[in-house]
Amino acid sequence: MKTMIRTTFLAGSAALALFAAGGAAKAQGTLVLYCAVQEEWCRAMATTFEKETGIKVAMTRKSSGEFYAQLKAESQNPRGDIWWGGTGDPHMQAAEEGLTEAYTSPNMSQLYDWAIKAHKDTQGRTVGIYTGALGFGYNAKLLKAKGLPEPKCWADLIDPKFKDEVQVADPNSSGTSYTMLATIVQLFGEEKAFDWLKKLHKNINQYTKSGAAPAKATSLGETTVGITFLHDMLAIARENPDVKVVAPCEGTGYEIGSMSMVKGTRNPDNAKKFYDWALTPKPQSLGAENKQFQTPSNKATPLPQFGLDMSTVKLINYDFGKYGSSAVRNALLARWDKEVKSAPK
Ligand code: S7P
Repeated sequence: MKTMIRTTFLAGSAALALFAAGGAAKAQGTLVLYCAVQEEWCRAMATTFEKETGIKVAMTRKSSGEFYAQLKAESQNPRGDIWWGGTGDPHMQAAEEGLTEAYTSPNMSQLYDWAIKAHKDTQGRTVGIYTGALGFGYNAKLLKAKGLPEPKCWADLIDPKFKDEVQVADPNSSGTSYTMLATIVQLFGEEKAFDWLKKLHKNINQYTKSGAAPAKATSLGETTVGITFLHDMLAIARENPDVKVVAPCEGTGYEIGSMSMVKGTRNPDNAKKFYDWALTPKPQSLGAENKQFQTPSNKATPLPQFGLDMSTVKLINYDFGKYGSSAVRNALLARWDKEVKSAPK
């Protein structure tokens, strides 16, 4: 897995001839796309698919946990067709709860094993589309101005010196933040993890809705430290050399970014067309084209060049089956709400 997670500073050099190739077809119906990566990639996916197929796409961008909640709320009257992107845990929970449809694309054989495993483990209800590791970043200029030590480890982030200096998303809405919660539990055990989370809470200046928001805030100097996926922090560090990216010394978790077809989709043929298409190299390359550097799941999609020495990233053996299960995800989130979010600072 370690060699598969590639993050990069390289972007946009090889512009794809996406618009030239597809050619607009005549109207072929519609597709409602729930998209959980960054807005730019979501928009590129929608417009490129529209141009290539003539299928009109209505796209909404939200965080992973928000789409899980939306699918649940809409289960009696499904509105979406495809949920594309976002961390795998809520996709797995949706699969377990029967909110998504089993589908096996003819393109499955083109994927890496980690992407196929997500499909097998959910009886075909979700599939991996990219992967990326969790970490944090800091604004070196701010750090120096405040006389703070360089954080290198998860343990450093709970130092009282960092009071109000750390930002992360709320794990209820954000797949990134749930990945952090599950990672800390897997690294330290649940009790010690909740001690760490309560100490971290004292250092948090804001729980954002979206997982990537703390990267932008780190660059803008609104927070000294931001906890995000490394690829989100690297994308920002590429633009601002004051932002430094850290793979935590104790080890870290990772995501299998996923795609699922909504149970009861109103446009099953178009949903299948999108699903098959999204597993091919061309749309997967749209990520790097739009400065998003996850490692794509199709073996033929060019791998972005390293922006980070991955030999410094110690990956844990993240248990997706357990932490993507309804029982465990619901229990961890409920405990976080009760013991962490509502705790005094
Ligand atoms: O920005 C890309 C990315 O980090 O966003 C997804 C994330 O789950 C959506 O954001 P939330 O944390 O707000 O849910 C990741 O899957 C993806 O790599």
